[in-house]
Amino acid sequence: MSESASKPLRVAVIGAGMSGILSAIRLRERGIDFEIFEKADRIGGTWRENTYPGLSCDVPSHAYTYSFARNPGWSSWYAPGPEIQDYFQRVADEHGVTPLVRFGDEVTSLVFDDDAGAWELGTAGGYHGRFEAVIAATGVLHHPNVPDIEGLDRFAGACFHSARWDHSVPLDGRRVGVIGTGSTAVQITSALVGRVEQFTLFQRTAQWVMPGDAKVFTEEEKAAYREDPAKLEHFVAQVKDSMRVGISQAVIDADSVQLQKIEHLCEKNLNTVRDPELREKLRPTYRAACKRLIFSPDFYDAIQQPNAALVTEPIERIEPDGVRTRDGVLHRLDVLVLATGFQVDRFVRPMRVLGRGGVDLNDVWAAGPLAYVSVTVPGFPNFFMLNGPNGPVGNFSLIDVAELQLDYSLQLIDALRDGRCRAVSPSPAATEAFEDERRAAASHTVWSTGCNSWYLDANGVPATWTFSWDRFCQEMAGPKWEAFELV
Ligand code: N01
Repeated sequence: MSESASKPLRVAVIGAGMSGILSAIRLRERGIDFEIFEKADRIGGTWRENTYPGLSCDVPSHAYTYSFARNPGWSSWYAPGPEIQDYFQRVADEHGVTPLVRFGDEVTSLVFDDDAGAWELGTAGGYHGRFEAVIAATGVLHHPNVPDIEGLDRFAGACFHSARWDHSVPLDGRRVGVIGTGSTAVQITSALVGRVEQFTLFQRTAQWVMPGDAKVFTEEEKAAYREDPAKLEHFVAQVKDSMRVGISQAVIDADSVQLQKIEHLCEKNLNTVRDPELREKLRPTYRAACKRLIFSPDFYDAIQQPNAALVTEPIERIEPDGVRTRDGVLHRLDVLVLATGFQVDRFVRPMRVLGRGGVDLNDVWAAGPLAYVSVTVPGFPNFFMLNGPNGPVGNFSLIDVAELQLDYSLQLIDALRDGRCRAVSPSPAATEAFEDERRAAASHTVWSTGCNSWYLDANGVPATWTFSWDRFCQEMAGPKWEAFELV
């Protein structure tokens, strides 16, 4: 959008995944000049990076759509990854976003110029630009966590992280092992057991699994939604309401009836496992939803197949021929998949971000990432994060989260635009008060009931939105201006 570079306000959007596409569309609607940067060669974020077999969204598809681009054509309750990638590509194309993206150039530095009230942005490709505001749409589960297991580099077969799937590696008729039992591993298990000769799942911690809905939408249903947008909107509202009612309260209140219902459903699902020994191996020793809930209609079925094995003995080391467990057994493998999750505290990093007075975001976040109501950081004016630190989790649609956070950010950007200020950032006092309240509320959540999960920060405190979904909506309805410093 360089033709309007002379406009007083220019915004840099970093990332062209779900929230970057959203930002571009909304900024355009408002007539705000922007540039959108994407380090990869196509849009999609999570859905571009993850291509593993069985990939699907763990939020119902109809809840995982933009409010302005409902999709009557979703094939199933939990749509497969490629269909979701196509959806984002289609929305980006239809809204004219794709040609605006600066692909293949990674933003590496952001330095705030106090005098100018603007960010100096630099990329790996040598681009330099000045922007009055920055929207970091850089994603959350982005940087693979590669486990530090002895001998990993000596494995003779193919070995890759789930988010770096090597599609040149044949799987059919081979011995495949997967380390991890999160959502990703569960989806891979369901997809691969029927294809490979031998499937081995290495479980460090058992997971509670909700019986996911396997519903496939019929052509008649899709046509009905296509022809009657109000009917589709009503259905979407129903799906979201059930998630709000069923999950919102459960995760933030460990004593809630809703959590008991979830526990009951998970227990009932586990009881479908016929072999008592396998069932006990699959039984977690912590409360359901303490780790992020997994939804799967067919995981238990898959892991009970004759060619599937669940290994609960700890991994001793990786050897060229396979995985050696502590009991001395060598589990011979041709392919080893690391479904070992992500480094969840990175957010905009490794980008170098220097705020007011040259303060490094790495230093401000030394004890863990924090942000006022998840969106803004004291000392880093005009810098807005979508799906940033301590944001809502709990199986909500990250699209809904991003839409609300963006509307909130745009209200702050309006203050820059209409000349009320040239720098806006939250006050340290407001941020501290919010963080104290958030941490206090954490003790009532299910995430604090005694399990290890990616929801917890380095000190074991949930790095999540520990309030209700309604509170999140209220906070995002409009900035509390008294919490901000306008310069
Ligand atoms: O990662 P995880 P994930 N030795 O962190 C194990 C989202 N998601 O990729 O529990 C042995 O949940 C670790 O064991 P433990 C969804 O939000 C979304 O599965 O720490 N094991 C755990 O079992 C999800 O929550 C979709 O003891 C090791 C596993 O690896 C999030 O992504 C689809 C180990 C990591 O589980 C992350 O899910 C799928 C080691 N050294 C996932 N290190 C969509 O909707 C780790 N583990 C796109």
